[in-house]
Amino acid sequence: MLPLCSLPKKASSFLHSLSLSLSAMEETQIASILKSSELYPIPQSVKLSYGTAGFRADASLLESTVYRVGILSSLRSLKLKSSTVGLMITASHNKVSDNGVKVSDPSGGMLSQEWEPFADQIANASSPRELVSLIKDFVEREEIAIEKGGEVWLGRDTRPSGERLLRAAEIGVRSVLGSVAVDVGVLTTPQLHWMVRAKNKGLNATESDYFENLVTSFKCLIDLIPINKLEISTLVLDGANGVGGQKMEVLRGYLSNLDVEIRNTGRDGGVLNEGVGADFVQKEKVVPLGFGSEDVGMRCASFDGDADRLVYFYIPSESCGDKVELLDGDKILSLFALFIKEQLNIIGDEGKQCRLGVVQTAYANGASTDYVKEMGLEVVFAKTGVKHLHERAEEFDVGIYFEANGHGTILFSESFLSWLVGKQKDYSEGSDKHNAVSRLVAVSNLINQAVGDALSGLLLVEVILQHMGWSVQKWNELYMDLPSRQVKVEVPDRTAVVTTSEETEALKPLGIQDAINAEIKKYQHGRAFIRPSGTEDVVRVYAEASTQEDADSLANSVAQLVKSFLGSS
Ligand code: NG1
Ligand code: ZN
Repeated sequence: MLPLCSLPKKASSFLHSLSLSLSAMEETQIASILKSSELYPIPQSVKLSYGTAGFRADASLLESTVYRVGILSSLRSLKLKSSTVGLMITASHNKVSDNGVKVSDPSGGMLSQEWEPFADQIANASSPRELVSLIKDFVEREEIAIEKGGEVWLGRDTRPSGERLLRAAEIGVRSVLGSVAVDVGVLTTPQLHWMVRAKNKGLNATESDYFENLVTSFKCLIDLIPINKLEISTLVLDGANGVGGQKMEVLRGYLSNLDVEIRNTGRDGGVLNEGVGADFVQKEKVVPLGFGSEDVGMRCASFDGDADRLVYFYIPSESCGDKVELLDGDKILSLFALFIKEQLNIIGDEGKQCRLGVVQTAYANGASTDYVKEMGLEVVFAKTGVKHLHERAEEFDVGIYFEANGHGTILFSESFLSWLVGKQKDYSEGSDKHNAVSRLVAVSNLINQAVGDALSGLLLVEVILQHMGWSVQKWNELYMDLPSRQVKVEVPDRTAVVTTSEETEALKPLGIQDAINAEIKKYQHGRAFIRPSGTEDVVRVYAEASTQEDADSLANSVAQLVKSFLGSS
């Protein structure tokens, strides 16, 4: 607790006037925030927004933001009856000099969107006084009782700036008097979300519990493979020089029936996300560094920097240069959908009553959408950003969501899970129906129910391929991707682009959508849209067409339109 007298005179008189007019927050609490916020002045000319996945910026600009998100996390914990909240320091697939911060709600999901405006306000508050005043108003409005003390678990990825930022987060958390900050170390983003969820459910919630859960459910699925038709071949993993490869090294020590060679662990001089990782492979469709002609035909996978994205690829024998055959989030989703549908079919009429649905975004390849629809599944579209997909997937008994970039998971509703567990008792052990039900229960344990998780996603892909007796090439044949291209355009102000809620039409700048439509018309099976990124200072362009050449050309002409309407920076 900070004694009032330790404050500078000016601050102390401000404090006095503030506490006279507003009574919900104690003077000592106000003093605590005023004092600690003096340590983290906001850099000039920075305007931050919570965006698609928390705050992201050059790491040198972020201390004040992380400190403030620490305060917000304590308040979030207090608001939710002192449940544990998570705070993750990562900038995912962005460059190593960037960093970021995002909050995990006690459910393990993303911070409630209702709190995002408050996050934006406090991150941009220009002075300690403004910060305190915003917090005070918010605490009153939300009726948050500070005296109880919150709990925040802090995780970070391997970025060099992570440790310094974590210290700022700790000070932020503790400046809400009575709140506790627990440093849970270097983790993948999905590990932290999983641990927070488990903790609040009263389950074992350490990192070893996370690994144990993966190992047990993976083994269960392996044991349920009818006849193992496939020789286990080596999977070659690109760890993006980040935390995921390092965690996979630990995990593989506990697993049998999986042979993984891990490259780009970050220990061999490679730079995080530079020419490596899921984002690079998915966007560029070329091999990551450390892979080459010696890997032709091998089953390969890439994680992103914080291991919440997973894509697969192989180098075809006829590959010219460094091109890969990509199996993106859409293809992973299709494989998962197929496997789950197969289990429901085995269960029979009762299984067919399960509402199995798929959630995608506008970036999903049109061919994948057709494929899952032909399977008889319901498909819904959500805005970019996993928080939006997750919400929609919760509407189903089993909801599978994936972004094309490889972020996704499978959600099982509580009621469907208890139905499955009941059926496990009804059906005789060893029967086909019993096995199918047991597989679904094991999938629900293996796959991260909080957020997309590259480690658990990889294990599920691997076990399904073994179950089917499929090679990566065979899996790729589920459907043929429509050629597509994504490009990003740097503009002076990306917020000048405003889209419809489905993000497929631009409402602003006026006239740009008509111009885009005119371009689309020139191509067979043409589809294109633009939207401002929520994580980078760019406008993204997506284009699909019947040939790769056409998709590239459509993307380029739309990019030109963006430049001419918005100017290039
Ligand atoms: P933005 O920068 O808003 O497009 C990107 C991804 C999202 C999501 C977030 C969080 C694309 C096109 N966009 O968002 O899907 O994964 O990053 O990391 O891949
Ligand atoms: Zn990520």
